[in-house]
Amino acid sequence: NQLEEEFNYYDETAAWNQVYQKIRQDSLLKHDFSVKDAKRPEYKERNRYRDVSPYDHSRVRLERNHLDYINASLVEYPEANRSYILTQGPLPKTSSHFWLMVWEQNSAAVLMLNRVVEMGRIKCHQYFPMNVNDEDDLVFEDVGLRVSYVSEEDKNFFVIRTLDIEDLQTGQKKRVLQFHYTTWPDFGVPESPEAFLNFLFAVRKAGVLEQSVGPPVIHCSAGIGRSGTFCLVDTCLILIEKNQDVNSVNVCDVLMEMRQYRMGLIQTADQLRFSYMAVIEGCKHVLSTSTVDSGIDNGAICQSSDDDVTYTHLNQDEDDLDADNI
Ligand code: PTR
Ligand code: PTR
Ligand code: PTR
Repeated sequence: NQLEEEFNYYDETAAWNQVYQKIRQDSLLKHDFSVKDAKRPEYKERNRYRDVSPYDHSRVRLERNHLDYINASLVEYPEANRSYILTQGPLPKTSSHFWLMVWEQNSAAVLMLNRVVEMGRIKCHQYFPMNVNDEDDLVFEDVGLRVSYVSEEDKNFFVIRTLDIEDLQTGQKKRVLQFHYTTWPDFGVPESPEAFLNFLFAVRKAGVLEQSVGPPVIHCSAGIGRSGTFCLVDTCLILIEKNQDVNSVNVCDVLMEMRQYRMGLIQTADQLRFSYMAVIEGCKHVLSTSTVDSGIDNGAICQSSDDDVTYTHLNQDEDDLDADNI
């Protein structure tokens, strides 16, 4: 098929970097959207990275907070019936905003694609509870929400946590699932397309990407590289399944379309190459069966179990880290 031919051609001609740089240049020319709100002085400390901002036109607004800014973008792909909220890894001061957004947007899931500490640096605040004891609940007074831990399931290279959010004013509760991919380095790729697809299909199976619930909230550290890879592969596979035709999708065109909503989606040529591999591999599942989630969740797809990533526990004050993170 054309997708595999294109993939092999880029491999043989060592063209991935050129293809990726072309996408970045085209984005610079075509996606010259304003980021005025992100740059307002009162919102400065709500951004993790100075060079990653949500466009004004697609940013998600907080409703309950009178300062409505969060570094998050709504990425929509109507043809695939998909919408995703992509956001940065919460900071200590924005974790309450993060949960407020999950609550207000009626999201059924949070997809976390990074670890809290990577390469000895804090890439994201510990914004979720990890223990069932009441004293481990997180209470966010400024937005009137409590987040508590219910349970978790360890899937080897990812973890599914069940969390409850409670509105402290009304006592109303909403349950959310957090899918935490624990082995995907920043500016890197997952260990294999199969491992990644196992994760994707587990997320799909839970129904949390459907339009009947709010958009899933997807984050990594900046909310562009790994998060972009996830959305690109998911949407391409939906389109291929819908058309029952691999050749109906141009991966780079889909990426350009998505980049209108958030800058920098996919951060390396290798992440782009990986996306092609995952789409090509995923086709075998979405084209050979009538439902997308059959066949793949039965352990037939293997993944490496040797997690060679070491967790570094630091005692660093995360508030001081912004400047080094740029
Ligand atoms: N590095 C921090 C951050 O990314 O938020 C701090 C910082 C923020 C530094 C903004 C500089 C910033 O922008 P300006 O160029 O306007 O000072
Ligand atoms: N200025 C940061 C940097 O280049 O390190 C921004 C950044 C950080 C961009 C992480 C992307 C990053 O990866 P991801 O979006 O996958 O967390
Ligand atoms: N740290 C990132 C980088 O330097 O690549 C920050 C960044 C984010 C740069 C987006 C550029 C971005 O847009 P694009 O990938 O379209 O060039």
